[in-house]
Amino acid sequence: MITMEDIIREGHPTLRKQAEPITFPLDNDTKELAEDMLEFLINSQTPEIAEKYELRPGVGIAAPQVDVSKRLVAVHLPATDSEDDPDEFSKILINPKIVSHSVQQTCLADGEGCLSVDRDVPGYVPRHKRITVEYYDLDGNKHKERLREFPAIVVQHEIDHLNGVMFYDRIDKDNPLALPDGIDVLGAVEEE
Ligand code: K2U
Ligand code: NI
Repeated sequence: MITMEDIIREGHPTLRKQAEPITFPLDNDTKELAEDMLEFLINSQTPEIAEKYELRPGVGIAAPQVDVSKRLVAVHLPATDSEDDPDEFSKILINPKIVSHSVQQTCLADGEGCLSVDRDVPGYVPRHKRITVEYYDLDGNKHKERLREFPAIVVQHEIDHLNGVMFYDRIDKDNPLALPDGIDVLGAVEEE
């Protein structure tokens, strides 16, 4: 199983590499790694396991974060009770590619963190509010998924890892709390 010891931290060169596309049919190592990455996310969101193995909660992880420079991502978003996304979004994405996106941007009110970054980096991380992502599954079937808001943010954060981009690269250096015009801040407490 993947634990925090397997996750490389900022400063490690692999986090700044352009990860290699994956070829099919998948070799066993890649298939196993993909399954281990998804299992890590589920474990990290299961209190007893997370506590026992001291796992930081994660909703996404990219292969370069476990020092494998391949274009492989796992995402595991629990279902929320809101009716517009009834089921969980739990997927392995191979060679994911954003094929279109909204002009409108969004960001998380509390900024972002990263399993590979052991410090708080305050500031808004502007991202596309809606994306269409194409990817392959473990069997090599091609999928196209339209995502918005938090799922879209998570997938963009993980695809950034495949391109050697860290979330804080996207924070305005001069004014971390600058909000680009028209950006939709997610998770902001509605004004009374
Ligand atoms: O890639 C990673 O390091 C996992 C990131 C993914 C992520 C961070 C911020 C915003 C979107 C995605 C985090 O560890 S996941 C931790 C987390 C958990 C719940 C809500 C937000 C972030
Ligand atoms: Ni990250």
